[in-house]
Amino acid sequence: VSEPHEVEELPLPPDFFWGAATAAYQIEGGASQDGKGKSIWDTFSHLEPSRTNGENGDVACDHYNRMSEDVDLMASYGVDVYRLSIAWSRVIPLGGRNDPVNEDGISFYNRLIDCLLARNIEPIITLYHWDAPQELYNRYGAFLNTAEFKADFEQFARLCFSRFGDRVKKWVTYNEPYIISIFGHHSGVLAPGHSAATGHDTRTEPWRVGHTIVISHAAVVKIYATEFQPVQNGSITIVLNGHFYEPWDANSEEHKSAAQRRLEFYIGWFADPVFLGKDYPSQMRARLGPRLPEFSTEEMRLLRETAPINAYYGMNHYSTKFARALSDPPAEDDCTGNVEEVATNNEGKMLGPVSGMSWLRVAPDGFRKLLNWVWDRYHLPIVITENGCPCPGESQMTLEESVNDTFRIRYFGLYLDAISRAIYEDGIIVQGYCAWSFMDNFEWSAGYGARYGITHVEYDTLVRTPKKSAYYLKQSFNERRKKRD
Ligand code: GBH
Repeated sequence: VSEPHEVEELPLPPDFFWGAATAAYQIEGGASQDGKGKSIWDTFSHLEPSRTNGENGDVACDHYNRMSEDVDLMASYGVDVYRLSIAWSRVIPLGGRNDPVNEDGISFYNRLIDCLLARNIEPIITLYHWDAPQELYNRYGAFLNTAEFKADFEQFARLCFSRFGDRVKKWVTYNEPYIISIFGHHSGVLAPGHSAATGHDTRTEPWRVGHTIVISHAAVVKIYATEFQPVQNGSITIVLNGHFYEPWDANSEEHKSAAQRRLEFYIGWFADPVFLGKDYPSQMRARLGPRLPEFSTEEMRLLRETAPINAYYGMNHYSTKFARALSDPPAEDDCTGNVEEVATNNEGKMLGPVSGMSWLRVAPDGFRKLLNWVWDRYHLPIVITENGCPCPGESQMTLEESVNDTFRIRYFGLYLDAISRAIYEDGIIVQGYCAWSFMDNFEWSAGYGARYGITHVEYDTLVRTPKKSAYYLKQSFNERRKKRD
């Protein structure tokens, strides 16, 4: 555990690509415009009492109506790629495989894709960034019914590949299955908000949801590989998030294995089946017992068959925490392998400076260690699909203060240096980087207070103003990529 260094502007490969990321519900608005159906986030953000700081994504950044202005702005930052997601309920309002397609929704994404390509920006498109059509929960519990959900997700994916795949070459099935499973169906902090308090079975729901995600991901990979890839020549993968975990006591085997176990419960849960075509990690089997679904012979065959098709490991990463083994018996709905996440270690030390979010500390060494952990276990090229932070106090700042975002610039600089070290000192293949986020947006349960953008958004007027970090990234990538060949 060491303090952050100074930014060194270390080199990156000349063909390293960079860009910025967003997600549909967080920026689009137009919640019921042009035939869009309701997603679980439309429902969740309108619950009383509010679970989203009294705010919702009805208007958000109004990107739905300001799309070409936004693409012009990102072009001015010099991005190579733009990572976005498709709102399922915009293209199939009810979501099901036999439900009507909304051509106005299709047309919005067609215009967006064309707009990007006209400015030489390559789209990376995520099919699912948390906004399931509400109707799929009403009908059969969505992710809680593997067979039904898989069939509906396959049809949605087919629609996207067939309508957009002539121009879109980089596909992602799911964003952050851990968050969908645990935050959606255990703590209930995110939609659909299932928790013990709402009477849901938190012993089993998260693992059933995770199982559906793994299987439907593999099924869609197979569909892409057999029906589309031969003609369209694109790639497909999944995006996983995860903190790095340092042991709470660096000299104790118990806490060292707790840190390893925490990584397996967070990342191995999805990455072992998806990228290795293997069962869930053995620690999960041992500790969760019958709570964890089994893979059928047929499902295992699908996983083994599709594992090598995934093009790279899509990594969303923000920060590092300490992992502390608990000595009490685990809760009956334990989901961590009986490991507690803490901000302070046994010597009272904290990891790096805190950002505008209490859980997000600047810890670039942990990032480099996570890159090594993922590389050693999965042997796959890595793309950083999200990384960023809000500045301390940014939620209360004036426009002038927010755009002068030196804390964010330093965070980016240190995390990019960590990538350089991983590439040139550790021999890891990292191919690209997306900053989270292209613009300030609806930060889920935190509402509009948490500003992650490299572009400031004034929510009253919807005026966009570049922050200094946008120009820092432009210049830094240009210089870093010239330092080696
Ligand atoms: C990503 O999620 C999302 O993909 C993106 O939409 C979001 O806007 C962005 O990050 C910023 O948050 O219990 O200590 O982990 C990251 C996953 C889940 C990380 C909730 C923070 C809460 C604190 N996030 N988590 S903690």
